[in-house]
Amino acid sequence: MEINTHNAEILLSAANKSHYPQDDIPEIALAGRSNVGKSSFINTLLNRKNLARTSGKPGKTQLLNFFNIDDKLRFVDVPGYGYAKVSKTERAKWGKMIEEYLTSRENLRAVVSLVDLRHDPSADDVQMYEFLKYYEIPVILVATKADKIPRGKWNKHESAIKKKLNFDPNDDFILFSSVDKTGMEASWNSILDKVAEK
Ligand SMILES: Nc1nc2c(ncn2[C@@H]2O[C@H](COP(=O)(O)OP(=O)(O)OP(=O)(O)O)[C@@H](O)[C@H]2O)c(=O)[nH]1
Ligand SMILES: [Mg+2]
Repeated sequence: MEINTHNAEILLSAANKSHYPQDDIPEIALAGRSNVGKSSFINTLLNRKNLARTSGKPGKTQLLNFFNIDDKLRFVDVPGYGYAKVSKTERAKWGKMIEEYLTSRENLRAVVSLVDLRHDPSADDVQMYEFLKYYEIPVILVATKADKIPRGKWNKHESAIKKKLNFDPNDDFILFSSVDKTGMEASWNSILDKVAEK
């Protein structure tokens, strides 16, 4: 598939099913804890500075944000989990919204599940990965902020993450940095593979 990534825009923000776009365009969702680098990942892949808003303020994105890419593909930026200052009610609302999207969206081709290369995956990270495996949703595991770890230690961190997640060797694992664009091509290849698979 030929995609003109210059032709990208935010399409809409949705809180529930009734607001999702209604067509057959394939979607790739981005999931990960707050601050892991989901919005930065989108910006990097689209060569844009701030299309998907990034901030130091975690827990800001409270809706599913749909990005139209050349009318051929959509990225769906999912609000981050694991932000401590969110109330129980908010958390429950979040859970319902994500679950509704992930388990019922026919357009969904894969979830890019992001974890921080520097740290062992959190309990929430493990739960997200298990959830995706349970529902047989194709996963692309992206370990972000690789620029913050010396290359010589990448392997060690990758192994620790895989072990903690009980990682399925059939899934793609990509080391990524939005600072130096490590893994950008691998990410695009993996995404386009998933889109082509169905
Ligand atoms: N060094 C480094 N910093 C990064 C990288 N990716 C993201 N960041 C920084 O991490 C912070 C959070 O990035 P975001 O992309 O906003 O994270 P997010 O996952 O979208 O966060 P929420 O929307 O709150 O869930 C920002 O200050 C980014 O500049 C990376 O690959 N390397
Ligand atoms: Mg974000």
